[in-house]
Amino acid sequence: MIEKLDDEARALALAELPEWMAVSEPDGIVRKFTFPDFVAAFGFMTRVAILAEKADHHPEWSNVYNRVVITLTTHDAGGLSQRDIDLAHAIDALLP
Ligand code: H2B
Repeated sequence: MIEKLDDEARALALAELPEWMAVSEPDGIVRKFTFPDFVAAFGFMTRVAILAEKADHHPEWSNVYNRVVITLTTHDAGGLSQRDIDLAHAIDALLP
């Protein structure tokens, strides 16, 4: 069973993810992305979807034209877990 990160682990992990912001509802992390157009945004979402499916860990997200907002939280843990941190790093690695 995956567990929520404790305060120390959370602080250390967030320090390595400067583009992500901690949020409380749900307890997780959020990053906003902007792309040149819808095709670029949707292409990014497709690549994130492949990562998420491989990891069996799925984002809460929205897309409006060229903007994508991703929230990572672990439903099975009721909050932020190492799975969210790992997926955030994998998502960041997709960007140029
Ligand atoms: N994604 C997220 N974000 N949190 C989860 O707890 C979760 C998931 N659980 N994707 C997975 C799927 C679980 O429901 C399946 C059965 O492994």
